[in-house]
Amino acid sequence: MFQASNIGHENADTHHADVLVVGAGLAGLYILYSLRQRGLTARAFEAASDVGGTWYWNRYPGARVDVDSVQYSYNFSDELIREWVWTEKFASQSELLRYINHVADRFDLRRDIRFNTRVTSAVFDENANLWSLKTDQGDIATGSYCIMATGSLSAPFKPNLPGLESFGGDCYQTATWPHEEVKLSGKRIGIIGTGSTGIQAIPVLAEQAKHLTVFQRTAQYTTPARNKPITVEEQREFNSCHAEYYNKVRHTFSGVTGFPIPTKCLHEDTPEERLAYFEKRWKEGGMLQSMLGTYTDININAKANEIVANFVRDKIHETVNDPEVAALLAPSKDLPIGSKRLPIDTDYYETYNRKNVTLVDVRRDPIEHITPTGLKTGSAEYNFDILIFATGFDAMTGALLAIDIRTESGARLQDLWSQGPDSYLGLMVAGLPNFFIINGPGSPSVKSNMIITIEHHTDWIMDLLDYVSVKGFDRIEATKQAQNDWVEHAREVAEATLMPIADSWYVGANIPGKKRVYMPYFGGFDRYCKTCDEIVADGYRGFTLSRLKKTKNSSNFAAE
Ligand code: NA7
Repeated sequence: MFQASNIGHENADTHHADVLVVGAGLAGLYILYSLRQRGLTARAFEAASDVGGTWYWNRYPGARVDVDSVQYSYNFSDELIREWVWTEKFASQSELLRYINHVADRFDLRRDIRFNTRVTSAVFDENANLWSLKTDQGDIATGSYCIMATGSLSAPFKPNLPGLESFGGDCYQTATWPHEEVKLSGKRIGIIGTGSTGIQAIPVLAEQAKHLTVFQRTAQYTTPARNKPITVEEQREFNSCHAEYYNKVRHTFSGVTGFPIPTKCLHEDTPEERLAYFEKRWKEGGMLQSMLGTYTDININAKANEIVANFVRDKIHETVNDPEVAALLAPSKDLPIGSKRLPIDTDYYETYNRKNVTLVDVRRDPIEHITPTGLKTGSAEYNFDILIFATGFDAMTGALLAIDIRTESGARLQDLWSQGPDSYLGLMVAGLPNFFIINGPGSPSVKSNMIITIEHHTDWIMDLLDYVSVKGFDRIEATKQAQNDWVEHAREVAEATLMPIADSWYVGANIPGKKRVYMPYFGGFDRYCKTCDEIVADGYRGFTLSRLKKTKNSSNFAAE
């Protein structure tokens, strides 16, 4: 099927498959597996040289998952569950990448993936009922359906600081960290950014650097991970109840289990009771939910939220020796805890007690420009050998909008999303038939255990493809009305909480010019699954399923 055809691209391919897939991270791999199970042909394109997505790219020191490894695992294969052994409660990037490679090998998934190939456009031909992808390698691929598995945090953002090109040292971005070892020991290192990434990297960098200067714009809350090794026996025990776990996890708010579900509001406990409870949870550590899940109203009641936030601020002051540094690290009163992603850390605040670490508040003293030897703020100059950007991502929409996605009749994703990323269930966009997004904006995605929601979305799409096949349909579209209703519902749900308040990547505030919209669905994974099930039970309510004439190119996927 492959032919070298495109002038100027010696290795260019043309290809036709039932389903085109963009991305070969956790989502792309599971889609390929699922399609193959159904006897459907697939072609996936991946910009990286290998599988892994997030865990391929984010190789920075300290990178690790913040959901328990045993729950951040695929659930589709009993053999895979039984044979893989995690070594840590929160697996490191390298262990995660080994796992993903193991999955790709075990299920022979690489043969459907074209690596080192970035998709540049995706165009739907309404008459032929076909998606056509073009790539930066000159490939052209057609398929009846197109599934975007491009990730939620996969378009790295680097601020456009004047003078950057003049820097004479080594400059790295955490999201594109080199594959070869970066020598950090004995170096003067500067790092910009104190989000989840900076908070993971800073303690590890500080251990190796001669001196580490941290440039913080917004002080973040973080709580202890308390990472630890896990034994084979512990994992065996978890696996022995896997069916029960999987059933349970699909009825949870965020696709994770193993912590007490809050049953009362904060003010139902006395100050002494809740302090004792916070202390217990702080000591246990782990799970994003450890502090946010203490009481039912932390995410919705500003006063309750402030009490948890104050507990964390007190911890910062207890931990950090220098009161001025502690004050800089303590998040401001107008930042509800959890409204920016709440990371879990290993010795983050403790790191600021080291003599080789300096914290610079660049909100008070903004970065003016990068110099050949470092960086200049309004009032001081800093010199480094290495400068690191931990400045985040154009989250949730960046990777999708980087591709020219449109129909031949003129609907363009860039236009459809000019006022925010409207979608039906975060799965489909009205106006783009046969086009699916895994963990798209409007779905629980980044507010959940990503692997669980990846599996849910993929299974849901596969069931839909089975359904249309049986019914003899070959075109699937979300209706504008269903999309509008969903967007409105998602907006209402978010606005009833404290979540949209912060200038976070959840609302796109980190990207200059990005329309401010709270992008993830914050109604809970359990509620989301129930809605998806009801929509199916109602004969795919909100979707128009139809049949177009069969073309010579189309697969025999739709039933005759
Ligand atoms: P985040 O959470 O977006 O953090 C980026 C950090 O970079 C944050 O502290 C930003 O400050 C800072 N930043 C961005 N631009 C600048 C400039 N121009 N000057 C100074 N500081 C800047 O990204 P992460 O990679 O840490 O985490 C993203 C997600 O990946 C994470 O939530 C997990 O889900 C995995 P700000 O807060 O905007 O003031």
